[in-house]
Amino acid sequence: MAETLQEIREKARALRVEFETAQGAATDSAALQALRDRFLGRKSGAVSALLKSLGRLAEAERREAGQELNALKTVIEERLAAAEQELERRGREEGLRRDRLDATLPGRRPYVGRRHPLTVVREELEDIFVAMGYEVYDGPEVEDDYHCFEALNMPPDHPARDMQDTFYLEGPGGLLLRTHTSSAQIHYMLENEHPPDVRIICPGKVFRRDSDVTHTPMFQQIEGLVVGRGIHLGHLKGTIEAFLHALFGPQYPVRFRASYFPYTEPSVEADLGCIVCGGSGRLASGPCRVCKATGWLEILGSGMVNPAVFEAVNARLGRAAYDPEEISGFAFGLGIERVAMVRHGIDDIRLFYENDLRFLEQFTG
Ligand code: 2NL
Repeated sequence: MAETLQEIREKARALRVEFETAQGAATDSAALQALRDRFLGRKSGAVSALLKSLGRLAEAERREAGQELNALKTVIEERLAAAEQELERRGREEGLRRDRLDATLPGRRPYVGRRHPLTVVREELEDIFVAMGYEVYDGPEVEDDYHCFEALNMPPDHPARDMQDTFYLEGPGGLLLRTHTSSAQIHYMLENEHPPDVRIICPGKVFRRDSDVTHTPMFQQIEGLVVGRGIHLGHLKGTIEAFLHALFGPQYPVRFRASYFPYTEPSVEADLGCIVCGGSGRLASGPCRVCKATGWLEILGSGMVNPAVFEAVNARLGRAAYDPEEISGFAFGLGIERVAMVRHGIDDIRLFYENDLRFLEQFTG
């Protein structure tokens, strides 16, 4: 225990040297805190202990020794604070060095998503018909027998109604997955009794028990329906031709062939001159695979609405809202996958639904 001014001065000098040595070895903030405790700590700090021994000195000496010890205390505090700041600065610098941007590195390319190729085709078809004044109308995918078959002049023994061809839901109500979007058009006519002025397209998913390179159990369709006074086959042909020319280009010929659907009479299928071989059926490499060497692509089915369809709607409504004596209409339907396959020269429909990015990334969405 220091007893005299002389001893206290020597002790203070020794402490200063001791502090400077120890500070040189303190390289992190925990070590700095330990130093602070060791020299300035209230209870066991070395400088604090010396300050306590001042009481034994005479008044004049005590003041002198006190100033000396307080000066030492201040020096230690300042050194510790400076060391603390230096540590912080170095930490910041280190961090900056670690995170520094190397502008010469190649950038990380963000993954950019895109629309599915079938979405692209569907939206294009919608745009063409919307531009012609059509409304886009959605219907349910789960239907009943009336909307899917009965209203469309498909009698109970029609093969499409067979369990082999249609997905029936379990449980009561005889519900099923729609096999075409015609059922949505039936909904529209029942819900919008304002003939003669129907002009809609119904895009959507449809379901059939079928699976091979050109059939998937779920596929997508667009159907169109126009009803009004004096609508005739010329309107159908003009509309379909304008539509196909808008979709593929006006340079391709369009031809109509007689066909059969229970819900249209007469029925016609529309073909487009093959966009791959130019209608010749041949390529330098051999016969054209896309049109199977026929020079024509079958694109859609259509016809004048069978009056039996209007009668079925009227029967359900309980009034002759769609009187076949007053109004007539045409309808058409086409597969969205078929259009995409023809356009891109794809021969396996399943590729659209396997979600393999190596396939999907090849399209501009
Ligand atoms: C095809 C043929 C077609 C219709 C769909 C239709 C709808 C109503 C009334 C009459 Cl509400 N017809 N739709 C008509 C003809 C053909 O689709 O080959 N689709 C892929």
